[in-house]
Amino acid sequence: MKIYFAGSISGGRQDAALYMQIISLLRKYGEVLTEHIGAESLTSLGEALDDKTIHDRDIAWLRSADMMVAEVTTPSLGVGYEIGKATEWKIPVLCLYRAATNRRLSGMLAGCGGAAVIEYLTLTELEPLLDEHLDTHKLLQAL
Ligand code: 6IA
Repeated sequence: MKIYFAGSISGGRQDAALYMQIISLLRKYGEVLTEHIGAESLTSLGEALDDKTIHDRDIAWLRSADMMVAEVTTPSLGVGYEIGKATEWKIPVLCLYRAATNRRLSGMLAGCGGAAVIEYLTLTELEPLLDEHLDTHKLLQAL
């Protein structure tokens, strides 16, 4: 299974270490196409590539993915854009959201119908919820 992981870059890198830990959990289930999203060396200034190259590469990866997992706690225009594309292309989307922050999740994600949302507080809490969701996804794909 090819998994497209999305997380904030220019929206703020405060969760970069968490993204890397989530990417490690996702590797059990398949190939994570976007491992660089968790790299601490990737700052909010992004990669040393031009915008069109980044956009076209990321969109090609997303198009080829079997599933998208997005950490949406730090709001990011790019992640929102990618979720919109994935839902349009009927790629299953799983949003991970830490509800403890004093922001609510955008109604455009919570209400879009094409994206499942897991709310969690810690990685320990997230791991079994992620396993359950991805095991169910695998079973449904096998039918
Ligand atoms: O709006 P954001 O930058 O927070 O959007 C982050 C999302 O868009 C991630 O899931 C990435 O897949 C994608 N993305 C956006 N910008 C980049 C980037 N450099 N490098 C890789 N993926 C990106 C941005 C360069 C720019 C800040 C000068």
